[in-house]
Amino acid sequence: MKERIEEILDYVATAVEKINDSNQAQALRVEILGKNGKLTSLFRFMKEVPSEKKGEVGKMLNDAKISVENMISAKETFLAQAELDNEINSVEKIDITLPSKTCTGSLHPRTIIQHEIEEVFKSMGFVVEDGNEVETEYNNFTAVNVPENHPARDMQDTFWLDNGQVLKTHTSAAQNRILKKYPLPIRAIFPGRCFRNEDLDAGHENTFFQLEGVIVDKDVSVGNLIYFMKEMLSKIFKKEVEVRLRPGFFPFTEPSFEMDVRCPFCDGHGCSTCKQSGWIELCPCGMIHPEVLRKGGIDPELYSGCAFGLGLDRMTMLSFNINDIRELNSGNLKLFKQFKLRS
Ligand code: FA5
Repeated sequence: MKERIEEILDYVATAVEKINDSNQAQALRVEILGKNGKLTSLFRFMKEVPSEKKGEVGKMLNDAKISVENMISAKETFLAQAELDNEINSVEKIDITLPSKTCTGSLHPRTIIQHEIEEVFKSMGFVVEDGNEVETEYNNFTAVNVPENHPARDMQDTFWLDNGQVLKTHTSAAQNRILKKYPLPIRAIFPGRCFRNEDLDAGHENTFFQLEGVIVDKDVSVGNLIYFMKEMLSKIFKKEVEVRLRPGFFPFTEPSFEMDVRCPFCDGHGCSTCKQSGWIELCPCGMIHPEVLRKGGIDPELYSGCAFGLGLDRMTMLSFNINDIRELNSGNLKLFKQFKLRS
């Protein structure tokens, strides 16, 4: 009996090697373990085995049955995996990183301009920061030198939340956090969405975007401010630009200015964009007030800084010749599809 079992096991080991598919595996299983299979038939001789040997022979037969099943199933698993690999390799390869052919979105014109400005400032060593949209009253006002009950708070009609926080009225709300976050010297820009309770017209929205910048170092002057702004504007308008400063007022800068750019569309000769004045009012700015530096943990005796708060919607409208700011929040695809990335 033992020899016969070993013969069958050898036979199965050789036959399994030659199996090429699941049908052949099943046929071998039937041949050995089926109702009239080679191994199954041996079980019939059990009744002739003397009772003291029955246990030993029964175990041999059962072990052999398990070995046969294991050899066949191992081959089936191997064949199934090979079949799957084959299928995967034969399927057309899809590059999921390729842009879609049917659904091509485009960037909002304001995003295009924001990215362009960010690239220019990054090339001049600025980091790009993000600001919160919901801000503390402290960051939005107090930290930038607008104390409670100061009339300057009325300059920005604010949306207040029930918990006493505000929808930030200007990107300057991030100044304090940034002054504290970075080691000196600091060069940072921070674009962001702002909110004010405004009467809407072609130039005013209740939800609009600014792009703010701060430079803090030893001996920073208005000259630095003019240099960086001229560099940025020349790159965006793709020509050398001239700027001028007029006196302004902001509680967080001293002195404060309004920066105008000589109209890049008519070179200052007068056109509808500059309302025949030759200048376009572009960007409030100034030297950071010593109190703002102090609240940011910076000693104003050692360091000075300048800041600007560019209206990003205004820059977008100028760059793409859009004459109503409300278009920018309209979701008007017919309008937006006209704008492409500029090289
Ligand atoms: C400020 O918000 C200051 N925080 C800017 C600043 C920063 C000054 C750093 C000095 C130093 P102002 O309220 O003027 O300033 O707004 C700045 C720009 O945001 C404006 O020139 C304008 O382009 C844009 N802006 C302001 N209010 C609106 C509005 N309701 N809709 C669209 N754009 C607006």
